[in-house]
Amino acid sequence: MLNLTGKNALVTGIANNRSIAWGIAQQLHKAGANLGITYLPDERGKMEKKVAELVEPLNPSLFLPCNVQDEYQIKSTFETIREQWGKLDILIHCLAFASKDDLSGDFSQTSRSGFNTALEISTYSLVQLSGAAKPLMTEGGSIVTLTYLGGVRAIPNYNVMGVAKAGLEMSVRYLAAELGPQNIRVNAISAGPIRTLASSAVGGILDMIHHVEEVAPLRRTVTQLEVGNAAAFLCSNLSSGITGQILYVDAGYEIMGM
Ligand code: NAD
Ligand code: 0WE
Repeated sequence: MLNLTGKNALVTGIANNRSIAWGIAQQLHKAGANLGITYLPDERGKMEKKVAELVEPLNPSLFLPCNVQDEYQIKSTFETIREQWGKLDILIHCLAFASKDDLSGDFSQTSRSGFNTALEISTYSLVQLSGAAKPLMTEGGSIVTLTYLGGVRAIPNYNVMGVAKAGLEMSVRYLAAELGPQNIRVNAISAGPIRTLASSAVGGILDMIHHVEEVAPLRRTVTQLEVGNAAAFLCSNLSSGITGQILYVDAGYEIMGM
């Protein structure tokens, strides 16, 4: 039923084996997609080596550096896709960043530069990557990004990332409206808290996870592979009538009041 053979999928945001993007890449591969993987390059090439080793079993046909703060790396990523693949079908946007200083304490003390950085990397990058993908999605396509409930409700310490996610979710709607006539669908998955590189750096994440385990209807949190399955669905024909939506993959936590 779920078949992605013949589909070219670009996956951003893999840092290690806990990354949500890694869960997504595995499920897209399982469904038969041809993968392109991007990583955030560093001076010593440590990330390149680490991610290359991790993704090797998925046989990606493209493996490219892409820091979304660097216009040139984005241009070159999509130029390579055009040359090597000819068309793109699937874009997975699975990255976010805010300064650690801005993920605790008073939101009103967020600096101008901290605010700009968080929105540049976490929000504008979706707009930018979608704009670059648009001319390559000649047979239609599916764009999926990752968001969090902190973009809709005030969650302690999520602060500037909440503003970034609110902007991201609204960007999903504007992109869906623009790209729909070209049969490109744009959706977000709102995942419950998962222990990853990004979330582990946040104080109190384990307490949040335990809270979800007590309160969520399913009495547990979700896994990267469950998010990956939802992403595979949103990238497949099974979701052909769905665009502009925020799909909660959170064990039901979002529906609860008290
Ligand atoms: P992660 O640390 O594994 O992934 C974050 C990724 O962002 C990393 O791969 C990192 O390299 C990349 N990144 C940061 N700055 C970048 C830049 N300038 N250019 C390119 N890439 C850059 O953590 P994760 O939890 O898997 O996060 C993935 C997405 O899922 C994020 O959008 C996050 O907000 C979202 N999310 C996470 C959770 C959670 O609890 N972990 C819940 C809901 C949503
Ligand atoms: O979106 C996220 C993680 C976002 C994130 C995390 C970090 C930590 C390390 C963005 N940038 C950074 N920068 C760093 O230097 N999540 C949904 C996970 C998360 O982060 C929180 C959470 C949850 C859940 C921050 C505060 C409160 C809850």
